[in-house]
Amino acid sequence: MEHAALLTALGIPSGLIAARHLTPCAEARELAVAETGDDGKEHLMIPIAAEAWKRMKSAAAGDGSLMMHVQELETIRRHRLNILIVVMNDGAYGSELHKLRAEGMPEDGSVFGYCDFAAIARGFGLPGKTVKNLDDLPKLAAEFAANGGAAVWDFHVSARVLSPTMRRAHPQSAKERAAER
Ligand SMILES: Cc1ncc(C[n+]2csc(CCOP(=O)(O)OP(=O)(O)O)c2C)c(N)n1
Ligand SMILES: [Mg+2]
Repeated sequence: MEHAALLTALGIPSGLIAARHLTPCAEARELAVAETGDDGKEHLMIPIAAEAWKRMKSAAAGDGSLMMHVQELETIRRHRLNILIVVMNDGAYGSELHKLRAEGMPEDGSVFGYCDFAAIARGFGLPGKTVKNLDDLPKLAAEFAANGGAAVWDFHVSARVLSPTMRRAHPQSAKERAAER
């Protein structure tokens, strides 16, 4: 079916596609499992995207996890490994913070603030970048793909947003539970 006719048939206003910055593409002919959720639900993508999703997940790190293994930046540089480290930096041990917050307990032990991972990487002799504008990503990715080597890219994210797994584990905060009593 033609694109505009398909949108009409599905009841999707054509302006919505542009407003959400979506690019129309051909319907997939083949799908692969990219990830199986905690609920057993399989998330399907076209095979190349499923592979990229799995690779992307294995290379992403939390800021706390990187700090626990930060000395490996030296190993990565010395062995000239080809690794891009993408830090999802919420300035905290988020896994602990969200549990403490949900139980209404003091959070300060789990929050350490936003470390300057770009400077830390440079201290180990690797290129480091604090990515502040997502529009820079295509250029950065193209440069990295062309040059290879290793780099640390630091993305600041909010510690107020929970991952789906954490949301499922703590559907209601202690404060909300108390308010209901
Ligand atoms: C060596 C070690 N110490 C402690 C833990 C417990 N632990 C599990 S997740 C986590 C927090 C990780 O924080 P971060 O990497 O910043 O990820 P976030 O949850 O904030 O996305 C900690 C401390 C662990 N897994 N390994
Ligand atoms: Mg964190």
